[in-house]
Amino acid sequence: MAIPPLVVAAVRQAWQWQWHQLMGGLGPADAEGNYRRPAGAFVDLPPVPASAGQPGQHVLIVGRSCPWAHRAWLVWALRQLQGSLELLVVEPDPKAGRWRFMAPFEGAEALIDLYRRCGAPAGTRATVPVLYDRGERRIVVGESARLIELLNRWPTPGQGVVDLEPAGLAEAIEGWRGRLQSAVNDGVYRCGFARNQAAYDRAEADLFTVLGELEGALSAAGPWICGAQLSLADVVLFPTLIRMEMVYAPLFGCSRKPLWQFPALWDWRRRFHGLPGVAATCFPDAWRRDYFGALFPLQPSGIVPAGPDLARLVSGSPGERRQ
Ligand SMILES: N[C@@H](CCC(=O)N[C@@H](CS)C(=O)NCC(=O)O)C(=O)O
Repeated sequence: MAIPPLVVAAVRQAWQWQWHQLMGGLGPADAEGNYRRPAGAFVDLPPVPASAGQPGQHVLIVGRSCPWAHRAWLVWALRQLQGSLELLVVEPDPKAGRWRFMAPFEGAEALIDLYRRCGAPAGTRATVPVLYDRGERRIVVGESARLIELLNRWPTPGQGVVDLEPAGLAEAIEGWRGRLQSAVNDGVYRCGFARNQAAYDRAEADLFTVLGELEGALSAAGPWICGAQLSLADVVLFPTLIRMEMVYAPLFGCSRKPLWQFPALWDWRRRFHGLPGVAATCFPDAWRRDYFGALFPLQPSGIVPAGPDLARLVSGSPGERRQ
């Protein structure tokens, strides 16, 4: 039986009203409908602690699906901090909408408990990544942009470990990081969490403008974003680009142009994925499950669609790209 037009109109209006309520819980927006990432806690760059590098002293808390945690995990892997900095993976609790520890950690069941105990103001979100000091029982830093800078100065096991802020590149790295953070890293969320068409259009245009600039820079120079040396600019781009076909194109609408149509970026992603330790930080099943399963207002059915094979996305030849 056809549904009467009046019922369709009423349901659509009610549905949209509920969608806006739910989106408010997912992420705040400004008056124009642009998503605005809320401020977090423990956001300042601290000095390198005197006890840094002592086994058992510090813990890096991450979640598999989170791109902000992924960047910290990458620095941890690339700088071979496994022996001196413990890595602890938390799991999402979609029903409660928070991160939980697999076994109680410092007496906390959920990350929010640890945040509160460490003095986070009421109302702030408990986000990953977090660097925790066991000895002093405090959160050292909870903002990924600062955390990766701190980990780049963290004592390493020996000589020859990569410096991701090489001398002479500070300005270039800062310039790229600024653009990537707003247009790409946060940009995909601004697409997915936009409240109206105009807000989405703005975010989407910014995203693809900067992807185009990256394509130009990598085609002209390379092999890394700032030229010959790997840097924090590369580190922050990877978590977003590796989730593009799996999550951001289908769920957030970042789909104007598939990544294989950016040949230099495609090769850059393959090259970065091939760096020692990087593949072990990638969990495509968890990414899809967590995003599609947990972001209810964007995917009310909770159905997790099949995604492309990660191996295909980091393969080399143009023929393979187009299959
Ligand atoms: N500014 C933070 C943002 C991190 C962030 O938003 N993490 C998300 C996961 S992708 C989170 O933990 N969200 C939990 C919540 O909002 O309650 C950073 O870059 O460290």
